Amino acid sequence: MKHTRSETLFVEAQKVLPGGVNSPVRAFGAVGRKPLFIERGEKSKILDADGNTYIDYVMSWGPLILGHAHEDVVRAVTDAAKDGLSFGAPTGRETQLAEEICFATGAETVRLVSSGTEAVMSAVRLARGYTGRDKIIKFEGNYHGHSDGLLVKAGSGCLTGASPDSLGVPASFASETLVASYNDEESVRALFEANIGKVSCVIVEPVAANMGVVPPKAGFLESLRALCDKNGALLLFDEVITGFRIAYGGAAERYGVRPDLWAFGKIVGGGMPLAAYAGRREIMRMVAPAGRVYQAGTLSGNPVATAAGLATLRILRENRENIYPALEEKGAALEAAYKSAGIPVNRVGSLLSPFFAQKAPESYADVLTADLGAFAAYFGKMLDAGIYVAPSQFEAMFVSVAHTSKDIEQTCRAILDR
Ligand code: HOZ
Repeated sequence: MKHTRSETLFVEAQKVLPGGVNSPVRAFGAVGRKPLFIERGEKSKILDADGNTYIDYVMSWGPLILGHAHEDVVRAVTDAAKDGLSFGAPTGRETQLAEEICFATGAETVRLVSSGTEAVMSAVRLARGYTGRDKIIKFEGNYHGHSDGLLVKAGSGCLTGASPDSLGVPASFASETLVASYNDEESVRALFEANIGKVSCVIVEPVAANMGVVPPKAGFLESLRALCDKNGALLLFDEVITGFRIAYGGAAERYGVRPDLWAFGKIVGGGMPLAAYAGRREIMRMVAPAGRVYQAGTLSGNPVATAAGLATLRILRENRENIYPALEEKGAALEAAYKSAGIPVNRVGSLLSPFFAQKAPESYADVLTADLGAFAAYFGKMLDAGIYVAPSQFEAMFVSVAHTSKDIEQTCRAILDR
């Protein structure tokens, strides 16, 4: 496949954008290649600037559970845009979207924001304001966006860049973040014991998906719930990736563990920049203007983004009996292909990662044993076969409603033939 036009666009981009991109992982640095520039997407496919078509498993890193340019979502967006792009004043659709979120997840009230980073950052502030405590516990390899206190032992692009901690984060901020080991209840217990009365919340990706996919061991999420209850801390699920994906009600539904607070992003915005934090009414009522935890945004509840999220969540609600079993089936077929090819794989529903390691990881330490050269070689072969997967071992594959059985078969063949 020729990528000359993408290469030219990348040269131009590097003159005016740091690293030529607006978010690090998409630069393809982890696989030693130049990024593809994308012209358009339709259903399960993307078309690059050189006219190559790929079956897409990045799906905008998760939002596009219905596929690219779903006609109902596009109609909702264009209709909303015709009525005005932004008001900075309330609209009825924001309430409707909040109702959809509450119905799906069991959250009681919701605040709409513009990105997953903002949702998590605000939810952590709320947990601190509610408990009157400053420290938080997070897990190594979990990624919660790029706010200062969460860029500590972070996954995703931080892991790809071999720098789990970012420059520019004051040591005093980072010292409020206590780091535990994912899937290791004892590491959390030890931090609580060493910091009695100081921990406001435990924040977790209930299924880790930013160090590749690593599912929670049986009982792990329940143990976090119990430790938070025992220590007067809040449990905060970062469901930016898992929300509305691994079940209609996300990880809370799939694993039967209810957090106090949630952060949502990606699917909740239907492909537009919209995210949310949500939780128990008693806690959420502390958010301004109802309470004294301040958070605001000119584009919060933006009417066009809200229309995309609302259209997406309505489709998921109305068709959930069919959508989630079908996603499960497609994910299982891909999982089986990786296993047949001798590649360990972790999967939860339509979220999966093959690992170029001895075994499917259960921890951050396991993840770090992956052979990144072998991953890069696999990535190149998949791209040559017309399959676009995330350009990093430490990201997930996203299967959508739009992936057809033909797409899945073609992908399975590429996995087996690589
Ligand atoms: N942080 C996302 C990956 N886990 C987005 C990466 C990107 O868009 O480049």
